[in-house]
Amino acid sequence: MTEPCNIALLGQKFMGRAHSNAYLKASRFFNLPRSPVMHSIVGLDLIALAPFADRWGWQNYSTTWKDVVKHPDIHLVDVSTPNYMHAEQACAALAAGKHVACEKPLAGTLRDARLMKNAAARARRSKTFVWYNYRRSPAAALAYRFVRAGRIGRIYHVRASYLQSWAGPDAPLVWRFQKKYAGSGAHGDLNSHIIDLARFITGQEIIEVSGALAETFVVERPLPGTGGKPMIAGSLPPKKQVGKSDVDDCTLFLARFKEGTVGSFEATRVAAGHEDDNSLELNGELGSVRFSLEDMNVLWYFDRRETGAATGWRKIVCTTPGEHPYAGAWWGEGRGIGYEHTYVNMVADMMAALAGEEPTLPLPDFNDAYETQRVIEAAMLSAKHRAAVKLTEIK
Ligand code: SOE
Repeated sequence: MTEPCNIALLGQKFMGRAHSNAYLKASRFFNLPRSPVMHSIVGLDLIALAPFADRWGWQNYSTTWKDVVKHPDIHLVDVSTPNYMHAEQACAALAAGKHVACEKPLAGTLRDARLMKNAAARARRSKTFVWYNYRRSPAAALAYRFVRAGRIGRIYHVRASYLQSWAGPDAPLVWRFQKKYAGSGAHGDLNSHIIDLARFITGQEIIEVSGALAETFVVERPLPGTGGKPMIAGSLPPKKQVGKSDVDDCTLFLARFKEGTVGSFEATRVAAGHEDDNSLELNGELGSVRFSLEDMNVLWYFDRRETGAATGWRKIVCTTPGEHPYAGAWWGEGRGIGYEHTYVNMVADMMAALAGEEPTLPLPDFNDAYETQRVIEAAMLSAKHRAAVKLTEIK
């Protein structure tokens, strides 16, 4: 039995489920140097909390995060709450000497993100992680290896878009549509992922952002639990009430990287027909790579040095154990993995890092995610002032 890592997970909703599943599965598929132990789940919805703990195998549940993050048995605090809570919870956990894994984006605001980065720097014995889990999807992981090995040579273009469609006019006014809770809309939620992926795969930093456009198409949304279908058959539908959405439904921007690469980024939640289309294409002097997370086991590779009539994009199914990152832990040749597995892969790497071992691929920590947050901020300023913003202006 390897050394246990007792986990407290803050958040019992969407990410609460994704992370619970990952902690549950990681040691079934990977030989881990530290064993995740599902010690405590923390949430505000007491009625749902006991069944949640029972379903996922959490040993304890609580509604008081301040006590749990200080509990002497806890080693790792996982902050999976809405963005506005990240700073207070992560800083408290770091002050209590815990390791922290925080959901993305690092925070809703640059100020909060800075507090977190500084708290992490002070907590010398704590490790921090940020759940930019798509780094660990099969195609992105192989793209990282190819690009870092020089297969596409000097990089000219980064073309990144994250297109979703779930936020039409009927989508209720959940926290993701409120600036005070989320910080921004599609931008912080989705551009954060593709900024992280672009920085990760290229190894380059963005030095200037320009041409940013942010738009809110749906300014009024139904309040949760109002409008729509009747809750009980035969009863009247609840009266529809609306509230204001004050975040972007889409944000687009252009970027210059330090090494001369140019990039375009687009995030939207209202691109009908695109469910979870997180796509990246890189074009370099020797070739190109591209992928979309809607087909996350496939990396497309173009080798510019090839000649002849059969020259073209090569489809690589990234499921070969020994060749492709993480493939050896799963089902083998040709059997793809999906959304949930990117979280499992990340737990495996976090356990390696906590045991002092090298993760399969580098993990984002608070410092790294702070750099992504600076780009998020630069694009927001570029959109607001209709101007180019240098990253040196964003501290
Ligand atoms: C919602 O847009 C969301 O769940 C994001 O918050 C996640 O980060 C992304 O992985 C999927 O879409």
